[in-house]
Amino acid sequence: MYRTIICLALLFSCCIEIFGIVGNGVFAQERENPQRPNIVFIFSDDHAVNAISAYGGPLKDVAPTPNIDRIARQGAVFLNSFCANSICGPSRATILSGKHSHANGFMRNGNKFDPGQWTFAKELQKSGYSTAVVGKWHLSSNPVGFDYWEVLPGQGNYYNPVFLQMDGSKKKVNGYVTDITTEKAIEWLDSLDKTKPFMLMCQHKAPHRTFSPALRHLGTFDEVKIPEPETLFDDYANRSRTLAGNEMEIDRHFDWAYDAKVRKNERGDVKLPAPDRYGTPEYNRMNANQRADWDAYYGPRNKEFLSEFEAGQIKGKDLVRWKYRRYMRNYLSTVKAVDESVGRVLDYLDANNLSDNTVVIYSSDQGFYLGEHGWYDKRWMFEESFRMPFVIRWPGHVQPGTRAKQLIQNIDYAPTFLEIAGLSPPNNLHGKSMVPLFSEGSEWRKSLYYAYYELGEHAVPQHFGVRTDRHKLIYFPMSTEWNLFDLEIDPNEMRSLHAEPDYESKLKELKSELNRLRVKFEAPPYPRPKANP
Ligand code: SGN
Ligand code: CA
Repeated sequence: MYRTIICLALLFSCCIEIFGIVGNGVFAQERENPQRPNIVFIFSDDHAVNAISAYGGPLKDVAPTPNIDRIARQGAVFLNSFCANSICGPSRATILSGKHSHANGFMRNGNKFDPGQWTFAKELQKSGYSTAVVGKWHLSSNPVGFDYWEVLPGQGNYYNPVFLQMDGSKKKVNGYVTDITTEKAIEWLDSLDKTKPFMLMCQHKAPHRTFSPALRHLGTFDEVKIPEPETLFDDYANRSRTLAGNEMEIDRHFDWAYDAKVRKNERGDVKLPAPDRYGTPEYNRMNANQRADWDAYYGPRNKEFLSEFEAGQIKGKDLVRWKYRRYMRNYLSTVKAVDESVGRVLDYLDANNLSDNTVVIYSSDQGFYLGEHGWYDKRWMFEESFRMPFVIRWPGHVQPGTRAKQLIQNIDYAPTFLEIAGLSPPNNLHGKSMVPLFSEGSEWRKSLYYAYYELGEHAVPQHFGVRTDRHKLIYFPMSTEWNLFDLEIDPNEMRSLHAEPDYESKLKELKSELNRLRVKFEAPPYPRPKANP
């Protein structure tokens, strides 16, 4: 009997050894050293939060984003997510470096990203991640920190785009840019042996100007009623006088051929009143079959419009409304292909058992005006272009259905990615890891710094500002004006309160907060008025 008990005890301890049932066995080792999470960063260009259903904005019922919404449902939507400088190259440079524009050296489009500087991609690659970027890049210097890259030169094209190769050559690919970017991303994922963690940046050109849809999506929104923004006919009163000098209005600056897709040789003798400066570069890139699809859609609709216009039936505000509808149908159609791309990537992760250990993020380089203030384009610190989407899924770490309200900014992405990968960010970054916000929440910042440095395009002046959860202060150095908004009572930012006696102490408080942030980030002095032509 005694011998039997000893034998059973030995057998049991043997099982423990073999199957690792106790704390220091095989399972425990796996728990201590699991495969680090993969990161899939899906990033588009100029996708406003108002055109993502999960954000719940005025276009929530028409935004074609079921797959981005799927990330949101299974993870978190950051409702107060902002950029540091609302323009393409600068936003991308901030994401890579974790720093404001003045510190990473990429202050305006046309600058060259210094590839020698620290980036999160280099750090992940060094620590053993497989890394790749495909699609829009727009930083002038070639990508560094990536095992594989294939990017669009400059802005890239929608139809039959050219991709820059790692060996310096260029390759033209037939088809639609969003689909091709997705295919390249999935091919790369498929080529990995998956024993190493990976980080993929899948970066779309769409829905950037000239808002050119996949041909299969032409007409998707023809029968859809697209609500008109409350501020479509903004008169720019009660704010900085620089607003009235803008060159981004649907009314006065939306090109007929380039933007509205009414080509010159469709017009006959009809004279249209708005600018027509840039021709039809995307149409010119198409092959005969693609043009036939394009013409079959736009041709009859343009014909009908031109005859109504000529008969005086569409004019004044109705003409602006017509252009707004044409703009939104095209814009939302390009979003539809981006969303399909998100769906394809999510399906790939599911089909390959990768979803559980992959962080998926959807974001875009800045917001965009979808007719608010009468505009298209971005740049201003007003809400629609200051906001950028940030939707994240990380099973087991981000509670499904979270709607986070903290003030996050693109300076935070690099330190977040490092913490996800189990690395420590260097202490000279401007941003903070958002990982603590994914679970119980934590102390977080109370204000954000903004700086816009461009000098010409769309005539938006340089400006600088601070935003808290409720107020926004903007300084326009070229006209030495301050604008102050109370977002709770004036969410559309139609009236600056800087001169209101009731807001005197708020103005003082925000000026000092802006100053504090500028000192903290070692921002350069404000430009002098004469610097802006
Ligand atoms: C291009 C666009 C502008 C746009 C800038 C910046 N013109 O110059 O309308 O504001 O890009 O956009 S276009 O004729 O090329 O379409 S950004 O996203 O690259 O910053
Ligand atoms: Ca952009």
